[in-house]
Amino acid sequence: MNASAATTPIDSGRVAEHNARLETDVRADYEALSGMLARRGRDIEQLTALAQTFAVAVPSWGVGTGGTRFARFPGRGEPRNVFEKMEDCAVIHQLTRATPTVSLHFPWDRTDDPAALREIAQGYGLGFDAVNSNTFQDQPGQEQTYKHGSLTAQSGAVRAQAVAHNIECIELGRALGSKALTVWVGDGANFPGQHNLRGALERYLDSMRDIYGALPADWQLFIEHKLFEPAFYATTIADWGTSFACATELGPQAKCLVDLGHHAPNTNIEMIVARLAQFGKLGGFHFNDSKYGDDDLDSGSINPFQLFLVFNELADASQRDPAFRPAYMLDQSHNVTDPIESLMSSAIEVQRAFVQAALVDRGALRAHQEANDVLQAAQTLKQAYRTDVGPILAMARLRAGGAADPVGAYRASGYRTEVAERRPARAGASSSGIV
Ligand SMILES: [Mn+2]
Repeated sequence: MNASAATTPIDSGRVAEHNARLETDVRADYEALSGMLARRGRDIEQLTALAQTFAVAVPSWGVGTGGTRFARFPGRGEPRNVFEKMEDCAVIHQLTRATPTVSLHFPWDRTDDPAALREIAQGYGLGFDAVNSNTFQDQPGQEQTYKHGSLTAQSGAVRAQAVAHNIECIELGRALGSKALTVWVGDGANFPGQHNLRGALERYLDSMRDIYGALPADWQLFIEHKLFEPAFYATTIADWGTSFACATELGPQAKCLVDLGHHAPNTNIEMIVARLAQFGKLGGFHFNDSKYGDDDLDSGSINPFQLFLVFNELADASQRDPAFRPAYMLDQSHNVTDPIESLMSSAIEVQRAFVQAALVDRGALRAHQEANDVLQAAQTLKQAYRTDVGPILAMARLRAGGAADPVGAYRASGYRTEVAERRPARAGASSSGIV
């Protein structure tokens, strides 16, 4: 949907004013970059058109302040329910034109009226990406506790409850127009001996077979692995090997989801991406960044080169199979920034890596690899990575009706102050988590 046809939470006249102030500079930078790329035999228009195809889903839980295990410091005007979350997500898409879908998390976003939610989303020009289940915490009134696991629990009643919740997520997702369920479980052991390691995975697979069996034919099931936390000794789905084995065991609709923060430090994540793509099991991503562990920092804020190398593998996979379409989602925790600003910046960082990867001269790279010219092969990647594609991204936004500078336009709009007035904080009303 075109920005002008959708309900825009920020007055489109204000965005146009903001763009008018910056447009001359954007065009000058774009022309300069166009000349530079032309000398490399690249057409900037083709890259801008490609940039406009980029889309990453925003997590509903990301528009509230996240927090750490120690504290949460709520911000002003935080959304108090799923409808207010949709409004903030609409701001992000209005200004970046790169986030046309929202990934919901149940039961945090549960609604008795999915049709109304779907209609409101459509009004904003938004759709729904994968839905996420939650069996890593107990909800008020829940019969069985997940303290000792969910899909892997020893208790059949607990496992049945966790399976039923996932099937309910599928039903809600169907009503909303989603096409995938992402399953992450915190199940695992904190002490050696706590679990029979093989037995826990057998129970996980049994539970997942029941969930898989409830999938509509055009749905995918994403298995998200995570190295550790909350299980600090042995997490049941800890790594891509386990995820791959389970996805293979379950069937063709099951795929692996790679959250960039869910690996040991220094893990070669781009190689995992290449492996999963090679064997047809790469379902999607949760983008974020980290320095030490599952830090859930903003995408591209710590290691943008790694993000580029991930997209370099994705570009290679797309070239081999044009139908290759993994799901892109952001999954971050915003503790010290305005979540809308972080999500806009992060969507742009991921889009930047996508365009930089498209800039790689694949013919030259292959020739250097075949000639064992290691230095030039590395330099070929670096040349693409060092190219400032910012003008391409800004032009893509302008052409799609977004903002030349989304954070600048957002701050100038006064949106945060406005929602702070009409969304007074309510104790316990905000639900945002980290997964
Ligand atoms: Mn995640």
